[in-house]
Amino acid sequence: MNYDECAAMLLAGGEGRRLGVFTRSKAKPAVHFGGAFRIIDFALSNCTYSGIRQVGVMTQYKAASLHRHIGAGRVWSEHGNGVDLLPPGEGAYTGTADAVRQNLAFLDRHRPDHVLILSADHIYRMDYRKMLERHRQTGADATIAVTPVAWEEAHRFGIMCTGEDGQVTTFVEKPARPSSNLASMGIYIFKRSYLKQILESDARRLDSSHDFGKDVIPAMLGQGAKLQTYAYEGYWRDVGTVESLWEAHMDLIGDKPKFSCASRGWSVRTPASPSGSSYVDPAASVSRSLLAGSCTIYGTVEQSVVSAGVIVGQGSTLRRSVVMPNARIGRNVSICNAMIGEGAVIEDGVTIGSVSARTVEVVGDAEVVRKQGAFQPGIYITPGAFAMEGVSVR
Ligand code: ADQ
Repeated sequence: MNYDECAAMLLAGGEGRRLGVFTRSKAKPAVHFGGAFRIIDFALSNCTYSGIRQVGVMTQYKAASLHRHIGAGRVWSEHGNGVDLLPPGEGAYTGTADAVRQNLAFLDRHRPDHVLILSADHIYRMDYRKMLERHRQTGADATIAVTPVAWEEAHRFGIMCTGEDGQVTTFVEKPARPSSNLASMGIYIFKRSYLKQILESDARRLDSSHDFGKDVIPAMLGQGAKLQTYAYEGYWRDVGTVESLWEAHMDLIGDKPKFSCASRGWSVRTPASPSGSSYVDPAASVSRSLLAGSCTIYGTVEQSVVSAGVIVGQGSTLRRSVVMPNARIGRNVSICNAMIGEGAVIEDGVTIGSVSARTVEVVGDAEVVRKQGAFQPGIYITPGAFAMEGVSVR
């Protein structure tokens, strides 16, 4: 790729309400993933490996920890350009399209021919050069990356139908009754000149919420724009809900992991954080799990992802679970099919989740879970309840 032909703009400012208990103090793209990473590392690493030098990140909601994490962005910069942080100036970004429109100056400064627009909250590995190649070959005004999703999930996505040539014929954002399962991945490449024109026209519309999926794409189709698809084949997950975040973690472990964060020539990059060695006691057992640095394990850990600084006490078992950094799990605790937030404390003797439960239990960041009746007041997550929206707190 000619290095300055394409610039990337990452959307990282959404509130991420469906991940609620993990986004009380940080934006969704800053949520920890895979023991050693944050969600935004995946899109930024893809930019690095795709040779994109100009990268802007539009931040807004609870952006401080995201800003600290990205810093100057050197770890993703092969060519010393770093990453530009683009919070709103005065006011706010009212929608995804508005965020890009308010940063047209970033594009004017770099003057790329094409603009890659990405969500910062997806887990995948993608070479954007292939998508750019297709976009150039078809001469489209815009190209949208697509993948089939499970029919029961289709209502969470922008869903489209295409003609034989892969051109989009219909598009509905989050349809109640989807007519296809071909989903938008929220990854777009626009000709820069066309992007500017369509965003300025969207900004003048009083009935618009200034969102790509809800407003801009339907308006483009209404005006007869040439919108092409790029069929992505490979692992991709939108981790916008607690369940999908837990499932994406389970995809990292097991006999045949569906996805790996470390792959030759394409390992996910993240800024170095202070991390010591982990201690695994002779009485402990760890199997089919990912263990980050500075953990202390006295109990049993199976098919789980354990982040830095976590302590698992004597006699405790952790199964098919995810533990975010610095959580402390006491003695004789049983945790199964669960996600434990950053800095949470699970006191001795607590049971969270069960092998037979078909739901994911959640303990939010910094929450303290005590054995029922032992101390009061305490927070106890009822086994079997789907936490986050359905969490039972007594
Ligand atoms: P959603 O994932 O529902 O659908 P949304 O969560 O609104 O879209 O945002 C996508 C990205 O933009 C996220 O990374 C979010 O943080 C960021 N964002 C949201 N509002 C923002 C704002 N005001 N300022 C800056 N950043 C903001 C989208 C598409 C669907 C598609 C799915 C695929 O709309 O068509 O199917 O992504 O996941």
